[in-house]
Amino acid sequence: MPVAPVTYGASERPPRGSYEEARDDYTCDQHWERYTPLEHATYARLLARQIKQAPGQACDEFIASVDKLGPSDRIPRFDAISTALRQATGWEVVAVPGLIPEHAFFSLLAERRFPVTTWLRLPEEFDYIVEPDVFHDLYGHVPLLFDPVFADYMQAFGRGGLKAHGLQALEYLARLYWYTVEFGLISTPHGLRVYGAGVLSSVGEIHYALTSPKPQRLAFDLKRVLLTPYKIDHYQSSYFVVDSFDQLFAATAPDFAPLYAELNGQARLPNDAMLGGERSYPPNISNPRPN
Ligand code: HBI
Ligand code: FE
Repeated sequence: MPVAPVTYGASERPPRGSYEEARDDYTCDQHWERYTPLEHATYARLLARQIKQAPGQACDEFIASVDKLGPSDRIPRFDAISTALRQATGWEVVAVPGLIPEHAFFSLLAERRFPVTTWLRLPEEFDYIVEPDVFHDLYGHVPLLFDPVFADYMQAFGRGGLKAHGLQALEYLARLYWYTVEFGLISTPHGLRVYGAGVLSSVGEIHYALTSPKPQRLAFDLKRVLLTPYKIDHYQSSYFVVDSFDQLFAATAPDFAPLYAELNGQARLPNDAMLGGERSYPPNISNPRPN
């Protein structure tokens, strides 16, 4: 007897991270009507807290676009954001149930479709979640997709990921994603600023990444990044600093296949020590802590 697919009513939803409602490309519907008042309130509190930290710490390109996420008192509708985003850089936001396999993820980026998780953390997870939720994905990642150069970088990353898939080089690309898209810093005439989504959406790491004397802040160097492992559930010991998104795009535009061949078999590099000749950017003079 075939089992009828499970369907959920307007007010119910599948358990967090279940993929029953996902399509073959791992996208699903956002089901905005399912969010509860508590979820809207939790999102609004997260946004109010993080946005306070943006001035003087988030990069200008982020600050210029964060308001395009829409109203700040509720979880935004993805299709409303997509309408604005398509006009700006041809990207759109698509809903996914959570983390999706690398190939599916790269395929969406290559089509200028950014996957945003539909579920939101619980109030008791307010300060930290292990997996990306709708707040991390929307607040951390989407504003920079309004920047034309960064938008092109993200699509190039997706295309590169599809090529890397065949070359068993995903570990290298995961490091590039981690040290730029998730934890990247950018140097400006007013000091260092954050563009990485994992830092922008973290209550404590944005200040730590910019002002703590503990981590090293290395000039972005593609080979160094590709050979440097990262930490999953701690503040980073290393951050990489670009001078501009143009530099990031230019560094990653060429075909990586020869690079993978060159790096293959090379030892990993330390994320908690500098190599000969490396210099670390000094931390910002302590930014005014948000009140
Ligand atoms: N899936 N939904 C989602 N979001 C991500 O950021 C994500 C993913 N799958 C894989 C992945 N990131 C990383 O492995 C990237 O390095 C590719
Ligand atoms: Fe992320």
